[in-house]
Amino acid sequence: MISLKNETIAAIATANGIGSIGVIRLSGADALNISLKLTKKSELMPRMATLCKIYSLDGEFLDEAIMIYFKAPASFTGEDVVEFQMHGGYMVARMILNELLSAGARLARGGEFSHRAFLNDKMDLAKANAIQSLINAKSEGAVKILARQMRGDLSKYANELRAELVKTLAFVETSIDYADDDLPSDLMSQISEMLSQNHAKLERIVALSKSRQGLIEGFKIAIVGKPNVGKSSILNALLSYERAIISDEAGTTRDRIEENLNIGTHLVRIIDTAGIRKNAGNVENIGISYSLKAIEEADIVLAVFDGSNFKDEQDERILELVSDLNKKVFFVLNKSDLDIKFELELPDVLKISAKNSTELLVSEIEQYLNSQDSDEIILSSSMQINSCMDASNAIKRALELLNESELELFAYEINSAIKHISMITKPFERNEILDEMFSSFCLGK
Ligand SMILES: Nc1nc2c(ncn2[C@@H]2O[C@H](COP(=O)(O)OP(=O)(O)OP(=O)(O)O)[C@@H](O)[C@H]2O)c(=O)[nH]1
Ligand SMILES: [Mg+2]
Repeated sequence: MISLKNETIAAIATANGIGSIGVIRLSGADALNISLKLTKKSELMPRMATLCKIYSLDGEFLDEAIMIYFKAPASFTGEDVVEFQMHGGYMVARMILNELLSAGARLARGGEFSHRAFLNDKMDLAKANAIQSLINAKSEGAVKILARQMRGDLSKYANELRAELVKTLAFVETSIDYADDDLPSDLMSQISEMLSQNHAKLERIVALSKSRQGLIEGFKIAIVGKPNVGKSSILNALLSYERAIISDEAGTTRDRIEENLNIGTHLVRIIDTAGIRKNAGNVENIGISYSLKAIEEADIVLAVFDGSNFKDEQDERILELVSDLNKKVFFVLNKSDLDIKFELELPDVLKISAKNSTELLVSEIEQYLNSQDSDEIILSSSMQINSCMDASNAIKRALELLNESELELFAYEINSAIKHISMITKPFERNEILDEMFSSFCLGK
């Protein structure tokens, strides 16, 4: 009988479809025994690829597979793991999986292998999150960032910060408990300096991560402009197919249209919107409010103007709308295949013709996206961003309390900052860490 803790779990690890090989993963205390039953072998050498015949429990030959046994704790989950690499195709995998289940394994729940790896200290939350996101990554840029997280860069960042905070907490809690003259007199200013630096560090990573979130999720690009300037024509040209209806009637697009597109190594989500103008009809007004929302949501805005016409009040309104946006705006003068009448006294105006080519626009967007690539560590999920923001706020409050010599409240805030920052890697266990820190202080008391 397998105890609940040591339940052996099994799952098909490869995608559901036709491929040359299929992989089943088995993890838990009974993984080896179950595998031996199905292969009629007496042993499997750890970390050795072994070609085995696989039989059903009734003794019927099912397939040949390369088997690899990873002996605990040197495995993905930290438990005994056996991997079956069988011939591809869903039926073979299913039949073998069923035999594993009859032999005592249970079907793994989603993410259960990673969960066990986390519980066995094989990976922290940052790595688990990176693996999950890597599987779903849709652009080369995202893969690069997530690979760095998997390597442990973010964990190192969070752990170093956490270690400094724990040290601070230990110092201050000690100073609450012990006589002041046992501690260096400039300790408070040292702590204050260190906390200010960490606060700035957190503010920076949050700001950087927010502005670079598009590297992972795909940057959002909103195409805005007054009616009839050629917004939908630009969308269609970028997508290379007729996605949106185009006509010379103003107010053609009334609903917001969104499509994904790869530009260079990046994924972008492009949003075509209803032309913005005054005195539009009711339905169009709804569309216009969607456009304003699209500007708000977007990372990049394409402000489009009709180069073949003179600038009017509506164009002025668009210029006004995008003038103090805290995001990248491309000013696009469309219809440049016609005589240019539109005057736009701005640097970097992109003169294009959606009818002929959007190459210039694409290469400018690509250049901008490449410039956002960064070797710096960034947070890849909103949970990580929120944890850093919460930690940063707690440190800020702690700094104020330190100035007021409110040490107990200060300790409470630092504790809270540690808890938040720990959410990135591993939830904070106060006693365990404080014991460790205090033991290294050699206070002799
Ligand atoms: N000559 C020329 N005509 C263009 C160009 N781009 C778009 N047009 C024409 O301009 C008209 C309006 O194009 P749309 O793409 O529907 O414009 P829009 O901005 O999406 O318009 P609304 O959806 O009404 O806001 C159509 O007749 C297009 O064929 C261009 O580069 N050159
Ligand atoms: Mg349109």
